[in-house]
Amino acid sequence: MESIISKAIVKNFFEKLENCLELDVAIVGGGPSGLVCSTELAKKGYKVALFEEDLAPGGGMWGGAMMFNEIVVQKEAIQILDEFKISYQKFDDNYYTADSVEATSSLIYHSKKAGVKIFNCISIEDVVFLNNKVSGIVINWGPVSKSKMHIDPLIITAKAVLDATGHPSEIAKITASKNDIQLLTETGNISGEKSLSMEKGEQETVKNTSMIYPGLYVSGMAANGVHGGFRMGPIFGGMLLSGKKSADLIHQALKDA
Ligand code: 48F
Repeated sequence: MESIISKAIVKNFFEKLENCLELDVAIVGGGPSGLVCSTELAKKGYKVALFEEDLAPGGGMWGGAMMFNEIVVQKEAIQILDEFKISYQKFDDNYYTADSVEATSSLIYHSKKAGVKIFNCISIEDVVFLNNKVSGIVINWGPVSKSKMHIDPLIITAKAVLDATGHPSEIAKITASKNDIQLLTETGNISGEKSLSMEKGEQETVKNTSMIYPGLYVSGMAANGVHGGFRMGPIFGGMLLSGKKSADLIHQALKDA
């Protein structure tokens, strides 16, 4: 029994990983925007994998605000809660609340059920840069990256890569700093996130969701970090709508390619 259990895990894991070495779309970061984007694209039939460096995907959604485990979603994004079968309560004419644990786990569950391959404990430490295009990701174990052990990574190719790493905009920063390129942003570079301004932050998250270099897209707080948008705190409609928009942009690009 001891060896059968190990064989089953090793065999299935490596089959899953081998199947994902050439992707249509690689999603970096399992917060709300990455989870929504991955689900939409998998539903359209793309081969999508999502990589999360922590043990559990979900990013900043589990903890609500200051660990008060409720989130707020504005009415414009309620249809996304319906789509992911997340229950919610009306607070007033514009705002609804949901349990952050139910909301986060439902996003993860429906992403997996839509066909997304989810890899937790894997960190993206670089991109593949071929013919002046972002063409994949460079992966390592999350704990290896965090402890800065000097161990070479593995590589996964992808037609599109989404930076959904939240506040650090990690993939955009690595791509810009290592390749001496001008990003498709206002400054040609990374502007950095601004302080909190809720309404503007929410609108900008969706507006800033964009392709910032051939093959590389940004969503959620990573989009605001790259384009110099405001942070907004514990309101999540913008993140969900940004996930949708990034899926639409990637779908358009892959369909036309
Ligand atoms: O930060 P995060 O939840 O991303 P988001 O979709 O949503 C932001 C909100 O949660 C919140 C907010 C709304 O009011 O402001 O902050 O923009 O999730 C980002 C995920 O990416 C993972 C990280 O652990 C988190 O779960 N991540 C970050 N860097 C890497 C990564 C990396 N290099 N490789 C893999 N995962």
